[in-house]
Amino acid sequence: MTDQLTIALSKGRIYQDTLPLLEAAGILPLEDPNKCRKLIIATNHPHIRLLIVRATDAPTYVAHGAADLGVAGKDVLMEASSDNLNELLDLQIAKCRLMVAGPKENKPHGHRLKIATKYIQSAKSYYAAKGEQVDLVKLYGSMEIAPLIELADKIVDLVDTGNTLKANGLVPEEHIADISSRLIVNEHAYKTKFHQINEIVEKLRSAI
Ligand code: PRT
Ligand code: MG
Repeated sequence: MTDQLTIALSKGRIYQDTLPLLEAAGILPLEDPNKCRKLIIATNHPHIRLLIVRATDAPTYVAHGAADLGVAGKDVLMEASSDNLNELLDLQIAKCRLMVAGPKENKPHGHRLKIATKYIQSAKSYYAAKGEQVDLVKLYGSMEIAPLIELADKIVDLVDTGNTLKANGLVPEEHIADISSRLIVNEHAYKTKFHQINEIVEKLRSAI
C-alpha cells in the first residue's frame, strides 16, 4: 500500500532551490505555486503532494504531522521547537549567514547593548555564550531600520550578498552561524512510512 505523503515548503528561494532536487528524486509538481494561487500542489505521484506554507511555519506543519516532510532554513529551525521532528538532510540550498551587523560609524554607548532581531533564540544563545548581557528587541522584518532610528544599536539578521546591509549604511560585524535549508521529517511518520520516506531521502541525498 502506498500512503499519502505531504511535503511542506515555502515559495520563494526555498521552492526555487528545492524544485531541482525534487525533480531529481522523480517528484514533479503539476503546477507552479508562484504562478497559481493554490496552496496544495499535486505532483506526478498521485500519493505525493506539496503544501505551500510560510517559511517560518514549515516546522509547525511537520511537528504536528500535517506534513510528513518539510524544507526549512536552519535559521527557522533554531527558533522553532524541535519536538516531534528530526532533521534528515542538509540540502545545501538557500545558503546565507546569520550575523551581527551595526552602523558603519559605531557610536560608543554607555548602556547595555540593544539588539533588534527576528532571531531571539539564536541571539540569546550567541550573547549568552559570549557572556555578554544584551537587551533584545523582537522585530518581524526590516530589521535594518532599527539602528538607523536608534531603536537598537545593532541587529542580528541573515546576510547573503550584503547588499541590504550596505544600502542601509550597516556593516557585518560578527558571524553567528552558517545557514542552509534542511529536510525535516515528522518523527511518527518516519516510523510508520519509513520505506516510502527513506526512498525519497536517498534520492534527494544523491541529488544534493
Ligand atoms: O515572508 P518570510 O520572509 O517569513 O518568508 P519567505 O517565504 O519570504 O521566505 P524567504 O524566501 O525570505 O526565506 C526563506 C529562507 O531562505 C530563510 O529562512 C533562510 O534560511 C533562507 N535565506 C537565504 C534567506 C536569505 N538567504 C536572505 N538573504 N532569507 C532571507 N534573506 C534576506 C535577509 O533577511 C535580508 O533581509 O535577504 C536580505 C539580505 O540579503 P542580501 O543578499 O542583501 O545580503
Ligand atoms: Mg522573506
